[in-house]
Amino acid sequence: MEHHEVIVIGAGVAGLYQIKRLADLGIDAVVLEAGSDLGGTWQWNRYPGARFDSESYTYGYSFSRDLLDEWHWKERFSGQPENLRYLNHVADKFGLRQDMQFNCRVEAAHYDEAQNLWRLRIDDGRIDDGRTGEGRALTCRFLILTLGLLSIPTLPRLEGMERFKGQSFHTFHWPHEPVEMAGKRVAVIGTGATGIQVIGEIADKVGELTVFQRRPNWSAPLNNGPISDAEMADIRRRYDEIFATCARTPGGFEHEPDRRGFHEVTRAERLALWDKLYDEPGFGIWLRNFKEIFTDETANAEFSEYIAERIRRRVKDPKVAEKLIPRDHGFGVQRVPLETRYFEAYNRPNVHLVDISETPIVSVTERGLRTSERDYDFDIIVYATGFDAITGAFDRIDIQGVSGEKLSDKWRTTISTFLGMMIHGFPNMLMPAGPQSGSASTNYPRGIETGVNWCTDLLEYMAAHGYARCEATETAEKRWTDHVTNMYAMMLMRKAKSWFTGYNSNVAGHEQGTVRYLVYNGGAPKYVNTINAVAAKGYEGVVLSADRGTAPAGSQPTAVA
Ligand code: NA7
Repeated sequence: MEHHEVIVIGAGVAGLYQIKRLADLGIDAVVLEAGSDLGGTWQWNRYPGARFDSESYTYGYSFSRDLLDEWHWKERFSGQPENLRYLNHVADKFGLRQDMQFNCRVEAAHYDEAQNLWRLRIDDGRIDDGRTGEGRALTCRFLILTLGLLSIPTLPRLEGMERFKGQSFHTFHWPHEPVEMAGKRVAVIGTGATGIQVIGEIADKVGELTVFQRRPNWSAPLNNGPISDAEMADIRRRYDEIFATCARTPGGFEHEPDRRGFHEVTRAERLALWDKLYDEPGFGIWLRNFKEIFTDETANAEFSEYIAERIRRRVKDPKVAEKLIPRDHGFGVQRVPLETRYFEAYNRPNVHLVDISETPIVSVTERGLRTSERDYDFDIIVYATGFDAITGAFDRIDIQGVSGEKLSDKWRTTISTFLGMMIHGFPNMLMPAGPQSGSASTNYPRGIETGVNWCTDLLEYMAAHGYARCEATETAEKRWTDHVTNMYAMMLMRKAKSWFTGYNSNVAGHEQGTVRYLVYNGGAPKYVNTINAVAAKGYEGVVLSADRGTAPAGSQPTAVA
């Protein structure tokens, strides 16, 4: 049976860096990827308008000076094709493909206590051709899950979806071949970060565009632009400084919060800041703002009204403008989508907004969509309806720990982790960017590098001390989960129905709006300090043991370097 010291699941941004670290240490490791190629988010999401909302040069990996020096980001917020080229360049440069197996969907991962091994069953695409009939089995000592936090797309549960005779797809499954949109009647369902990117991009390229909006989202201009050779040279000179700034800001960006108290400055001063931020690129409007925006209802309401006024200024039809202004939550308590020409799209005669909170979609017909009011005919229906976020990819694998405990059972009502990277009862299983880690609420790759480094350091530490088994204690897990939970209490975010709080109307059990404590809100510096302190104390809260178990017949496990 194929055995590896480490199996990494998922060849996205996190999986790539994880396998690089393991390969550098000479550890026998492999990445299993369900898709046909690497890239994760940037492999799948090929919809028009898909791009970073992080500055490109803060999104790229920081681990290699050589890589930083040779890569030229062409746009401040780079688009999907370029991002995928970048990840392929990284894989090729560091020879990472040789340790990757594609079309390998892991169906099950069971911990074998007696042998201190993980036993994996994968559907490697060979089930149907009669060669194996049962997929493939592998074993490993350590299992590292880099599954992606937004990698399980969810579709509405609408009657008749299979009946539609035109083209329809979730944005995550946007076809690889070009989709002919000129002159076509296109529907977009969903106005989250994805829908807002798609709508802004295709409004002037399609025949008719009808947007089906259930709840509007607060969004603000991306203000993208090209990066010239001279600017890129300057960025390269400043990379150390840039990453140092990212490391000390809560969001892991170059954006530092305004340290003045919201109520300590005059309204004129607040307006001056907001006018400036609205015209600046990226998340500044969210992250360079006053901190009270996130915690104080009055501050949040005043700022939300400022943004509402901006929307009114940009959308010509006042009725449409009012529909685009969120009423059920304030600015910034959900993930803020950044937009390019989004609001102006609604000024075009070929773009129509349907408020499905008033006239819900009742079914999909052969020709299009039926709302409670009327039928609409379409050539293409785009579902920009989001993801079974953060825990969805974990739930799709039958993960069983000590004594056959199922992770999906453990996480059924609420989730619990240690540092977002380990789970009590699931020894030798690591999640560099897991639920409740510092990644989801911060600039993702910065969080990924932190998590991958911590997990890899743990493996090195174990090898150096002759340990073969690690497991977070129940007490440590409870302490961390309580900490994560308590932080929500301070945040207005807890009141919003979004993927940050585990809401998804398309997933049974997640549609009620009961808060699930999925992301760590303490900010990147605090997170890094905490996990570093744990490591410095010999991995306090983690039981380490030398029990190697018995090796499986026919395999020759290699020790960690
Ligand atoms: P989001 O942010 O979860 O947005 C999904 C959108 O789809 C949102 O507007 C939803 O409305 C809408 N939606 C979902 N299900 C339905 C149904 N059944 N009917 C109508 N409308 C629906 O996902 P995104 O892909 O946009 O963004 C995810 C993250 O990816 C983003 O934050 C970035 O980090 C990258 P609702 O608000 O639930 O009423």
